[in-house]
Amino acid sequence: MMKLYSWDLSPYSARVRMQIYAKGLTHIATEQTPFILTRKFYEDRPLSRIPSLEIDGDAISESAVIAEYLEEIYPEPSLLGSTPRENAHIRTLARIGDVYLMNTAFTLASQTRTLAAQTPVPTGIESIVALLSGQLVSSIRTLDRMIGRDGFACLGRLTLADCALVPALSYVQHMLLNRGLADPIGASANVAAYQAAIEGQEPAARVLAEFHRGREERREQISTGELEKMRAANQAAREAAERAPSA
Ligand SMILES: N[C@@H](CCC(=O)N[C@@H](CS)C(=O)NCC(=O)O)C(=O)O
Repeated sequence: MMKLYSWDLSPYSARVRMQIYAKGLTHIATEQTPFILTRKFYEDRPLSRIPSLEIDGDAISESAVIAEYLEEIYPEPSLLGSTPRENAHIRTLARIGDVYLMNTAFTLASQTRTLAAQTPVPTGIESIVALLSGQLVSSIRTLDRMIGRDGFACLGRLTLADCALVPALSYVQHMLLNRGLADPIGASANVAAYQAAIEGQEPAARVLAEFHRGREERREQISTGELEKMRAANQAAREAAERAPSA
């Protein structure tokens, strides 16, 4: 029995869901996990992150690791290439999504959250925001030189690179726009064309629709103040798990 712990709004989870949809792995449960996680969830998974792939009581963390694991155990239909060189290219593009887009965007999001929450604004935060948003613009330009021009990230078909890039681009774009920062994608014609075309692929359209649903839900949670309470509950459960003696 396999189950993916996943949130609609989590771009890392969306990457694995898009792969599951593209491969037609309908036996893997992908329904939305409640936002509040239990202390046991954190105790069982030292990395304490979503997504987590549950396999008969065991769990695999990290979206890239889950993606490679699924390709190994379900090689067909393949979202990898047919040569080591093709695989290296797919993994390079996926890594741009992971390291240069997602890591930077998550750090930027946490900084702007701090900015919004505090008065007076802590010194130095504005320059960190300028630095990280500049890095995002530069990474999108890099991607613009490498991305496929035929509606796919590479190889003219859906691969793990698309599964990593579709959620990463959508996350970066919405996160920056939400915070009143400029959208870096419009100025990069190849990335913009890729983004418009890949949305026509059913697995991509599905995760983007789930993002939309997640954003609506998040807006509601923010307006009712529920989000802060849920974040605090997760933090308390995580800290309790971290304090518990290791087995
Ligand atoms: N490097 C991890 C990052 C996963 C991650 O940060 N997930 C977020 C949701 S998108 C999360 O679990 N946040 C909850 C928390 O940090 O407590 C991956 O690729 O899976």
